[in-house]
Amino acid sequence: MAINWFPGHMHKATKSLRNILPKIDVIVEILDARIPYSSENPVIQTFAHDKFRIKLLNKADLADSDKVQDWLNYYNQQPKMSAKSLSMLQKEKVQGLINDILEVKKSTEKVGPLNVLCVGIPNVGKSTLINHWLGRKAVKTGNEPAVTKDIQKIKLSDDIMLWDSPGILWPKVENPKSGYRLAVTGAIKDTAIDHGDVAYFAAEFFLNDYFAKMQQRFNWLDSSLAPVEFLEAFAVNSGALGKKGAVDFDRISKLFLTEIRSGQITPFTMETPEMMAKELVETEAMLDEKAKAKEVRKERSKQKKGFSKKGR
Ligand SMILES: Nc1nc2c(ncn2[C@@H]2O[C@H](COP(=O)(O)OP(=O)(O)OP(=O)(O)O)[C@@H](O)[C@H]2O)c(=O)[nH]1
Ligand SMILES: [Mg+2]
Repeated sequence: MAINWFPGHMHKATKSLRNILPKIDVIVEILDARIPYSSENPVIQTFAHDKFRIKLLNKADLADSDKVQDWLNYYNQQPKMSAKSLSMLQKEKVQGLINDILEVKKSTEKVGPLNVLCVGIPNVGKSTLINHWLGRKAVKTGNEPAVTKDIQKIKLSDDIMLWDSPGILWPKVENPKSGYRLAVTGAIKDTAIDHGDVAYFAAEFFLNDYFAKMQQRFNWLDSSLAPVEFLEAFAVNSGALGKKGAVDFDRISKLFLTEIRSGQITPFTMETPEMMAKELVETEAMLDEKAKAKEVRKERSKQKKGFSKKGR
């Protein structure tokens, strides 16, 4: 599913991030541990590469710990980068991160507070992290995307200045699978997605990769069900049928996504570093194809115009 959800405040925030970047010493990039690849903003990668980066794979309480470990091994091999998994339920670990940041400060010999920018996609937990560090509700949080709308600077101590930022996506999520995964985990506003498509993608994924977990939640589930049959059976078993007993796919799709987002089928992680490598190549090839097709269309339209001029 191609996602084109890039509201004005995200555009503005992306521009502002570029402007404040010279002041920033450390970038704390918060990823969703359920979708580390799809929650990594490619625009941020382009402007963050010369800064020290701490990648936090948040919502680890909802994620598959084996797969998360693969991701940590992958990230920790990158230069100027340290990666950790995290859950806001692990209060001590969250506070311990401050020591990691202070270590960076020692290595930079920076005078005055270190400017630490928290970035990430919508709804990933940036503001929650900042509130945990401050020990008070200094910035607004909420279980929906686009709660924070502006960049905000908050002093944590004489050594650290924190910058909260709105969740930002990028103008176009090219990999359709990433679009689906972002939608499944709740990073995209509900009005910008087709619930039926997203629920189908999710059902296919969970039936293939986490069948036992699905069976724990839905004790009527049997392994012969295809994604659509599962959604139909879910409608019947949860009593969510429409008029005259017909399946209302939009309604049942929304219900299934709520099950996933509210943590009823956990833990899960939808991606691995190997999948990312494969999908990056596929996406590149798809974009090449699109570019070629566009060139052909342009050429045809030129020729058409040439013919009609001659015909006059
Ligand atoms: N289960 C779980 N939920 C979390 C965790 N961290 C944050 N959340 C929840 O995720 C939701 C989003 O948190 P926020 O801190 O508002 O996210 P944000 O990244 O600031 O979101 P935007 O400002 O909209 O971009 C809230 O309901 C949090 O309680 C976590 O580690 N585990
Ligand atoms: Mg926020």
